[in-house]
Amino acid sequence: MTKALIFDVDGTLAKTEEAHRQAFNDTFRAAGMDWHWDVPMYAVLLKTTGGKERMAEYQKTHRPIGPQLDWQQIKTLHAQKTARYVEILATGGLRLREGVADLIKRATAAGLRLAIATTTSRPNVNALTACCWGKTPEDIFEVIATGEQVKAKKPAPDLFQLALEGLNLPAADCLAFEDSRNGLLSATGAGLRTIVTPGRYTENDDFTGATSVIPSLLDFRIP
Ligand code: XBP
Ligand code: MG
Repeated sequence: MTKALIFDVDGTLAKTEEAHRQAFNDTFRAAGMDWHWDVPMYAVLLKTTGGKERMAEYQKTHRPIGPQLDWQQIKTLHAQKTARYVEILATGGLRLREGVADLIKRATAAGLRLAIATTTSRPNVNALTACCWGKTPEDIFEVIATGEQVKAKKPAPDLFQLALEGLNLPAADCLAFEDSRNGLLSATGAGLRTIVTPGRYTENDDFTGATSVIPSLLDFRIP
């Protein structure tokens, strides 16, 4: 029987990637850089999880000539990007994906435990729950595993393993929710059954290994 649900954040709880993309582009512009990520470019770049890692990958693949940012500069820029993302979400425009609020309500009522396993950082999770629920993450989720807590981000299993450790439950007792191939690989790598709800940026991903792939969590029945 399922005792806990473990949710990815970006793309799964809410379609956040356009807000992330805007935050990256605003940050590059404010820093006087000529970097700009359009939708097709961002679709490619999303294959690299983690904003700092994504910036390093973009520089390596698309800007190999000219002055190069070192890791410290990438970290500084990424901190600015996080601040900008938090600012964007504070304007209140983001909504939870269809079915998410209701599933979480039903799971809580049924006594299931709730966790998060996300590549993004804690300030962004705080911003999302404030924007979408008017609550802190701890008001909703018992365990919160975020990118800065692990050495290896998704597709490595570390984030879901950390969530399982926090719950102190075996993978067999839990169910994961993801929207991307990298997330699916991370969750299944930790031994979890995984429900995938793809989004605009991930609809063509390979979801082999998923327990099921469904358009949304609307009316999802917890097994
Ligand atoms: C999310 C990510 C993150 C976000 C941006 O992946 O890969 O990098 O795109 O957030 P997942 P940061 O949904 O699989 O967790 O800039 O904070 O990394
Ligand atoms: Mg995701």
